[in-house]
Amino acid sequence: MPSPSSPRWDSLWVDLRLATMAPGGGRYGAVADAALAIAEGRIAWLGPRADLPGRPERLAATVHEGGGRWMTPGLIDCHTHLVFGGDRAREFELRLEGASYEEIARAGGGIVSTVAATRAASEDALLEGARRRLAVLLREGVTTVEVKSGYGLDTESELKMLRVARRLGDDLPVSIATSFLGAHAVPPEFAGRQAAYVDLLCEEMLPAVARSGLADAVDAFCEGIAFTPAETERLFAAARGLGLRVKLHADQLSDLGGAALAARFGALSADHLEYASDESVRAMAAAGTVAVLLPGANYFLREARKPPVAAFRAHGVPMAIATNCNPGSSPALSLLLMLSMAATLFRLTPEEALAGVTREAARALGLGDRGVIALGKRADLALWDIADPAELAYWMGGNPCRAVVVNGVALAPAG
Ligand code: DI6
Repeated sequence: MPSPSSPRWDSLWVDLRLATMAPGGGRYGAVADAALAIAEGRIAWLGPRADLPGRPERLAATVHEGGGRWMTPGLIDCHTHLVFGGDRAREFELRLEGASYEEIARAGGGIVSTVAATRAASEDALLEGARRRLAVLLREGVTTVEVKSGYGLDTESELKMLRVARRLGDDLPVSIATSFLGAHAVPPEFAGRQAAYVDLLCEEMLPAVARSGLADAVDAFCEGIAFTPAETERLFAAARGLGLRVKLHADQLSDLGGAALAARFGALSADHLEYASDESVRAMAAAGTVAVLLPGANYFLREARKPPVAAFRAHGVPMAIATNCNPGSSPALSLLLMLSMAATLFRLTPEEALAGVTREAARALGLGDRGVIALGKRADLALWDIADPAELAYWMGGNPCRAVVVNGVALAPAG
C-alpha cells in the first residue's frame, strides 16, 4: 500500500481520447478528453480528465501527455505461424503460373516443404527469423501474439518450435500464447500411413507437449489435404483428457463440418471458415466459439468464397481477425493491413475490425484479462496519430502508432 503522501498510481496518461472497445459503450466505447491511470501493470482508473481526483503530478509518479491522441487496447494477433524455416517465394511463382495451393501440397510442396526447412534449422536460427518478423508486427501496436507449432511434425521438432515461441516472449515486449499444431500435415516419413501418424500424435506427441507445459492450446487442420473430422475428433478428445483447450483450422477450402466439430468440443475458436455452413455457424454461436477471420490467406490464395459474415452477425458469433502470418498462404506482417482487408474483402465495419484485433481476439485466446480498456485489465495499450478510430482500417500501409504500453510500461515502437 502506498503511504498517504506517495502517489497512488505508477503512471497517469492525460489528454487522451479512449477507444475502450468495451461492449455496449457506444461507438468504439469512446471516452472524450480522458485520462487513464496504471498501477502494478493494471488499469487502475479511467474516465473524463475533469473527474480526476486531484492534480496529475500528485496522483502518479509519472505523467504522460497524450496530446489529444486516440488510445486503444494493445492489438492482439490471435493466429500466426510465426516460427518457420526457409520461405516459399518459388511456390508463389508457381501459383501465379496456374498451380493451385492444393496441387502444390499434393505434389509434396506446401507445408511439407517448410517442415524440411524447419527441421533442418537450429533453435537459434528459428528464433532469429521469428524475432525479425515479430518486431515488424509489434511496431503497429501489437502487444499479444499467438504462435503455432506445426512445421516440425515430430516430437522433438514440435517442442523446438514451441520453445522458440516462448523465447520470443522473453526477448521482446509482447505476450506470447502458444498452440500445438502437430496435426497440420502428414510428415513425409508417414506418407501413405496417415493413421499411424495420428496414433503417434495422440499417444506420444500430444502427451509430451502437455508434459512440457509449452502449449496453451491444441490446434489442427481439418481439411481434404490434411486431417479428417474423425481424426480431428480423436485428437481433440485426447487434448481434452489432458486438460488442454482446442481451436481448429476449419472449412478453409471445403465444408467438412469442421466448425461444428470445433464447437462440439467447446473450442476457443474456429479459424478461416470460408466454407462454413449455416449449421456450423449456429453451433459456434451456441458454444461461444469465436470465428477467426484470416483475410490475408483469402487474398493471397485468391479465394473467391468469403466467410459467412452476415450469418456470424445474425447469430451473434464474435469475429476476430488475425494475420495468419506463414510462408505459404499468408506472408503477412501487418495486422493493420488485415483490418483494411477484413473491411474491404469481408465487409466488416471498421469498428468490428478493431474489435476483431482487440476484444474478440482476446476471447479467441481465452485471455479474459485484456482486449478492452477497463478497470483491472492488463495495461496493454496503443497510442495512435489518427483523427478517428476508423482510420485504423482505412489506410493501406503507413503506421500511425506513436507509442505502446506493455504491462504498464510505456515504449516508443521501434522503426
Ligand atoms: N491453413 C493455412 O492457411 C496455413 N495452415 C493452414 O492449415 C498455411 C500454412 C502453409 O501453407 O505453410
